[in-house]
Amino acid sequence: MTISSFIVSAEVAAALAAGRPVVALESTIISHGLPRPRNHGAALEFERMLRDAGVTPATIAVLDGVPNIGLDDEGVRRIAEDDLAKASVRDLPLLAASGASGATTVAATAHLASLASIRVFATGGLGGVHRGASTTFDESADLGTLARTPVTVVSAGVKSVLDIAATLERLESLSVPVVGYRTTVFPSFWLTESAFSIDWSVDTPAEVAAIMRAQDALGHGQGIIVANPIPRELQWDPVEHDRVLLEALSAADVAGISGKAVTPFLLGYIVEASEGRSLEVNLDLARNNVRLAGEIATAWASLSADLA
Ligand code: PSU
Ligand code: MN
Repeated sequence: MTISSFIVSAEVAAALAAGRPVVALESTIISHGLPRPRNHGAALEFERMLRDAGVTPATIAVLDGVPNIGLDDEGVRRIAEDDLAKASVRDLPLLAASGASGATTVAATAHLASLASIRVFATGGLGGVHRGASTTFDESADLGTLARTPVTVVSAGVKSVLDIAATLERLESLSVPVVGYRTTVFPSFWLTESAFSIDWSVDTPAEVAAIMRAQDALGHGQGIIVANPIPRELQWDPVEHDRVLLEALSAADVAGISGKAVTPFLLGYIVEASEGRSLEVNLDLARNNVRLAGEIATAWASLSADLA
């Protein structure tokens, strides 16, 4: 008996076979990172933005045990409306064996994207090292996965709820390149900047494609993080940001939240405490990442065609 380990939608398979640009999109941001009902509209909007730019979207989730690379409208509805498990890489075999469904994190989405030979992926913010990780060991599997998964992830840095300095240190240890898009300051998700600088910056999608090509040629198997800051005029008010952030961290502490529940708890708390203002910023930065990922995938497709 042959069991197919994953399904690539006809639309995505056709685009890949023809060498047309494809961008992977994660489902945890939809199921656990954004509140209903805005999450459903956001999932559809990200897909539409890519199609309008001539890029094929591949939203990824596990449905009834099967990793799906590219969802139909019903699949998108399910990740937005059903109560799906949050699935990282280690959960994939368990979902598969039990026939359960799950929304994939950055780690699981990147892993599945690379199985399907998709090279570019847009998210909101990457997971990272949590504050207090020196005692809790809470470090997102996103980091370790990118150390062995050749996918370029466009993200607005990492959320300021994390330990940004430790996250950047870990990425250095794991040999994952971090490239600022038109900046040398690492962004902090809702804010254009953080206190941390990055060594490398590029100005065009073609430069990112060239880095991908060079990495392949050097035999590296890791991913690349493109840090794409939200434009300053769209960022969250830094004063409100700092206040709500401290509140959220102490609420998580008081409620005894740990493990994979931490990130969804903090995001939900912050949306409520900011009366939705952080949500608008979250959507804007995600759109900004989807747009750039589409441009990078397009540059990658044309570079690959030139070299073929
Ligand atoms: N950043 C967001 N929204 C999210 C996440 C990150 O703005 O929903 C999700 C991503 O799926 C990321 C995951 O991979 O949180 C990281 O969770 P953890 O810290 O439990 O690894
Ligand atoms: Mn964690």
